[in-house]
Amino acid sequence: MKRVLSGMQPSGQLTLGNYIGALKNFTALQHTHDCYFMVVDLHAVTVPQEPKALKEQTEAVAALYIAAGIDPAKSTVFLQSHVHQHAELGWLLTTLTYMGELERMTQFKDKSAGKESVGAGLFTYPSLMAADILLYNADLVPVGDDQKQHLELTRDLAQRFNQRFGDTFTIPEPYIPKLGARIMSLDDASKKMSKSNPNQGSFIALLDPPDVIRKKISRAVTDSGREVKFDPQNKPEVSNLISIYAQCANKSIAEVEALYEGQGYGPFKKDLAEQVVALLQPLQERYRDIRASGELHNILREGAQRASEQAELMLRRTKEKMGFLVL
Ligand code: AQP
Repeated sequence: MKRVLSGMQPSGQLTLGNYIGALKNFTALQHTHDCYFMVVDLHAVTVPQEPKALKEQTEAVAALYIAAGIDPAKSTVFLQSHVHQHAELGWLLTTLTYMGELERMTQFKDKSAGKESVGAGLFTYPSLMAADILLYNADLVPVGDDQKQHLELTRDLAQRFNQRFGDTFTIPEPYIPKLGARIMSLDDASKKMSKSNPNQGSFIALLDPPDVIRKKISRAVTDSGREVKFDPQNKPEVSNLISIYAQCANKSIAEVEALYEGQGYGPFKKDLAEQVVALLQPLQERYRDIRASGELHNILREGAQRASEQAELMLRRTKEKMGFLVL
């Protein structure tokens, strides 16, 4: 059985972009693959996090995994910081990563733009992400479009290591959805929807109450026309909303366009809001049940134990290959 690994940062509330671009695929893959899904809390601290909020968001992301349909009996669900081997392999891979490679990462450029001081962790984070994946010899990594470049670097590092020290790591493949791999911001369709965007109106959080969802969608920026037509070049905002509709309602883009032909943005946005509410309401109910059950910590403890066993095997093998004295 092929192995899948992916993760999300508890750097805010998970958004509809995170769901459509990645989480939705996580749940589908667990029926056919050996899956590892983690909450990448060590990545989240590459930008400042308020300690209380970090803990709450970490639990929320883990509970949302399960609410979205990840079954901890089938998949290994854990926190990155509970498996110390990630940090250790991350360091080893940092020593194999070139500065020029990290400087080219667009996410680093975006997140550091205009900041007076930027933590070194934000710069070296792609090496830690490579460690996350290579520790488990993952074959497939389900991610949204924005992570494609980091995954390329992971592949390069695995190949570099294998060439220098002998065959060790599986070269992972990205698994990027054809539709919805890049959901854009509701207030600016030139930027992707991001959970850490300080403007709450720019994203739909998976835990937003129905009325908040309706308000955010009614206020979503659209062009001055009225035609519900998918044309990302000339109508990026409406095209983004059509993508969201298609993903939430399990329809094709053409079906959505046909449904709203000649109707204008008003009825389209109203129905879109109801589609999103209908998708998220059952997920939110399951989320509340999981939080109330008190089971979450046990699930994470068990997941960390399973993940650690696998991670330790790989870390020892890596260290031996590099010439460390492993006793
Ligand atoms: N807008 C998006 N559309 C589709 N997929 C997306 N992903 C993120 N944004 C979109 C995918 O969600 C997964 C989780 O990513 P992450 O938590 O590691 O961080 P990220 O990619 O940086 O996502 P955010 O929401 O933008 O977080 P912040 O604001 O903290 O940087 C990944 O698979 C990602 O591709």
